[in-house]
Amino acid sequence: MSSVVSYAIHDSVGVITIDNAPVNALSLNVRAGISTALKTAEHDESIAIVIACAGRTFIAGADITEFGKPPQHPTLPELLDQLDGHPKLTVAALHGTALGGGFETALSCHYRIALESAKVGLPEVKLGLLPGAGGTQRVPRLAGLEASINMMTTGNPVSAQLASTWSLVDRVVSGDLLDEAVRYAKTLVADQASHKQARAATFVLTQDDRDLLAKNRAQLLKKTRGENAPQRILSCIEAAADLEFDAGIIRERELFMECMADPQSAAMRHMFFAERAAAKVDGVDKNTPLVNVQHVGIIGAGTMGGGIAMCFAQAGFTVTLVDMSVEAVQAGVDKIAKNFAISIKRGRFTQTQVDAVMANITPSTHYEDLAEADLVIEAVFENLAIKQDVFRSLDSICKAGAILASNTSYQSIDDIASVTKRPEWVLGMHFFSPANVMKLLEVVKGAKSSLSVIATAMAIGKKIAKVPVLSGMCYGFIGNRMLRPYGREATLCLMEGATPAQIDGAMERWGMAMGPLAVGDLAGLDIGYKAREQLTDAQKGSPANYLVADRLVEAGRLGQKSGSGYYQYDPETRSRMDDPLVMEMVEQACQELGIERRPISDEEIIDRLTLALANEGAKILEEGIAQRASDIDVVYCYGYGFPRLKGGPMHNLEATGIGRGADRIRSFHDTLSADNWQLSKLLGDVAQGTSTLADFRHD
Ligand code: 3H9
Repeated sequence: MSSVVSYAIHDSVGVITIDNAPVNALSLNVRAGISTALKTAEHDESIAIVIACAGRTFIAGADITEFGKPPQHPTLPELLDQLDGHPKLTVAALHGTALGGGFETALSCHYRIALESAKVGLPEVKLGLLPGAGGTQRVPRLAGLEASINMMTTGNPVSAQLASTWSLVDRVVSGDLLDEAVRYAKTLVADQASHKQARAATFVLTQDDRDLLAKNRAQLLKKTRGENAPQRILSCIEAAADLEFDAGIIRERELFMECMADPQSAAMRHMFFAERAAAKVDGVDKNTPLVNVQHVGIIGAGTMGGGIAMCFAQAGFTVTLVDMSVEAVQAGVDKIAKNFAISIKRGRFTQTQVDAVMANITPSTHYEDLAEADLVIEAVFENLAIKQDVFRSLDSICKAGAILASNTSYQSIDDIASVTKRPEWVLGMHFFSPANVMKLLEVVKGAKSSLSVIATAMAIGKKIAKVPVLSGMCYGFIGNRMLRPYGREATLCLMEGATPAQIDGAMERWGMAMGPLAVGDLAGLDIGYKAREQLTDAQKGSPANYLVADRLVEAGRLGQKSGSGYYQYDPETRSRMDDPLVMEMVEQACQELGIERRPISDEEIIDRLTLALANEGAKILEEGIAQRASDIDVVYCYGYGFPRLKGGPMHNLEATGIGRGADRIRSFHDTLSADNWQLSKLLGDVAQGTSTLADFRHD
């Protein structure tokens, strides 16, 4: 047959088994193997066919690594035509997650049986695609309009049980799936059940249905910030009602090919692999010993520490939350309880679930209670001396073999580790605010952090549902280091002629979740102010970079929390409003610094901000701070609101042309500032075609 597909007759039923680890993706050899098995089954003594999978899951989709390459036969649509028209009765046996092309394969069978733990879904939209192997035509015919919109535009899988209420699964079972599937196939044949083809079912749209579709179109356009795939999916659903099945399939193919050619999909597919690559650390393999972490200590019950405690408690870890006073730690616990109460209100958790999670958290005012903790994360005030004091205490109290982590955003992990006698057990675990919501976790390795400690922190990140990315040591690590030139350019655009609303508006229309000045207001302008206080004048650079920000803070305008910053905020709705006072401050500062204001285009703003990010990202790569360019993309999409549709700052640079980007940086160097716009050597090389960003690895 083929090395990944086998065929055998079990109790008079022909069983096709796919065994293509890890997720049984429909690679060419799988498609060819299934096709051959189907041909064999046409003429042998089998009375029916079951398609099943070995390993942890039914087929999880088309093989995404084959996308963008020339099609090879049989293509998935060709294979599913063969399956759909097979003369013998076919049953798909589902376990794990039957996704995308995998679920479309199941939908092309006459019947579907699923383990009760199985899930089915059409997640193509998350890759900027649509189900392109008949899914958009079969699901509406079987499940109707609302289920189709739900499944295909969210991409979220649903339980076998729910799928059965939508007529997408015929039987839900427990026990041995293969035995059940063979028995089911035999019963169907004995009962002379029809060869139920989804293509034969009818799907009609009433005027109300069409109105619902139109409403969804408008809502999705807004909610997804301009994603094309959901719009094309809705067009396919309409086609399922308006066209015969075969014509609907042709329409689906046209729109699928449009998605494949769309840069949005290239960016989203890049992100799929980038996230998975980020979890891999050079030098770590399955033999690297991991520390067994069950008890986690968190120092600092403020917003950050509390959010981190929530993540661990939710994942089932035992958490000890420590702060200086009973009042402080109680305030932290109360805040956590309040956050969970909101989740209950929104239906994300039940009271019983929250009670169980809260029971995992023990408040304390004594470091001694951390003596047996396996991992301690410090989340105290952002000041080196204070953090070093905490680590001295931890070093004397915590057991040997405990990992000591700092949630610092800027301080040197090496300076922190140096006050302990166990620097190899020290590293950074940098969470993003609000820590219970934001997915990014920067794991920061110090010069002496051991591989085992790093590997454990990365694995724990996954356990608490974060996306961990490894960063080497530099000021601000990957994310905040890049934020400096990005913020600098935003401020300089403001000084040179733009308004806050123009800068934020341009970046938001381009796709950022929030513009840079609005983010400053949200985070609190005092944070940057305090960080600057610890810098020398040389480190701070030109006063044009920070004079207005300093004056805003000195005038008590700390951002949203004080009701004003770069904007005025409506106390009720928190919506931002332009404030002429800010422009007066800007103009005053420009006069003092001799800056002549000029009209600045949105295009210039976007180029300056995105290229400042990418140029710094390239320097970070060159220095070996990030392992790979795609790690930087993961940091920005998960931690800084960079649009997934653009695939992160490094992918965006490659997609829009590195040559163009390098030329633009050179022109900024010549016309704006030679200091601020030093082209990274790596970008210069890549622009000349001597290497690629995606392949670059530091020695
Ligand atoms: C599609 O089907 C289009 C059709 O409609 C039309 C076609 C004409 N292909 O996520 P994990 C790899 S579009 C290739 O860490 P988990 C993944 O890169 C597809 N490789 O495991 C990783 O590799 P590595 C629609 C794939 O247990 C390894 O498998 N389907 C694919 O956390 C393990 O993955 C989807 O979008 C693939 N399709 O989660 C489903 N899938 O070890 C995408 C995974 O080298 N997949 N790999 O890093 C998933 O959502 C998750 O992988 C899954 C397992 C839930 C299945």
